[in-house]
Amino acid sequence: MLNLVLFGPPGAGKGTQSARIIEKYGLIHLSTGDILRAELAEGTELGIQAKTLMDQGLLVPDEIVVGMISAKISVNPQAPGFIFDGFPRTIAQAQALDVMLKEKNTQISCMIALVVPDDELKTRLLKRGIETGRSDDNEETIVRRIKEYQDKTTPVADYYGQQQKLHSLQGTGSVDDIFDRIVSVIEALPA
Ligand code: B4P
Repeated sequence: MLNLVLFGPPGAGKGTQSARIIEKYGLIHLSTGDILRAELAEGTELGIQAKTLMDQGLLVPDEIVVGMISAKISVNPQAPGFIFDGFPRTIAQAQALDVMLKEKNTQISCMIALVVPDDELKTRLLKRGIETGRSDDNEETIVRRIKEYQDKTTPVADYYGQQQKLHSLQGTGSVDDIFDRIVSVIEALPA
């Protein structure tokens, strides 16, 4: 089973590259950001609670996102593998994911971390905010999201680094070039 964690700061291109990876490898895409936005679109209590935090650039509590991912894994018993996009974002989430996958007799194959300078992240997210109206893509929230990433999420890369599963890639350049770098990592994984 191929189980990938796609990692990086807000705006690094996780959602963008996930779409390509799914198309090539047929994995099930689990994006906690997308799941939370879908909850909000349906007007659920969870979605409404999450929006308040997301609009402040803060992380949603671990137990909520862990529960969401666990439910999605359970409803996909025949999956050839998963791509985790925007999850795990804390060490507690990473530990919970290891437990969930162990119960299925599988594990994370590798983490692919996209490295992008802060200035480029801000430019991308402000552009997306203008183009799509996404409410957390505004100047103040972006600064907060990048800080949350630095404070709470960067240790997750060390967690996978200690397991020799971390692959850091340059996340700037064309979407196609970045995708080629990702494919090179996946193709070099042990079968
Ligand atoms: P996410 O939805 O994960 O949002 P994101 O970090 O901004 O990444 P996204 O995948 O959308 O953007 P991408 O980099 O592809 O999270 C939103 C919020 O949800 C979080 O702030 C948090 O509150 C909450 N949340 C989600 N998961 C959570 C968790 N596990 N725990 C707690 N809270 C959680 O792309 C950004 C833009 O860059 C796009 O417009 C794209 O077109 C552009 N782009 C991509 N590649 C490019 C390239 N090579 N060159 C130029 N532009 C590029």
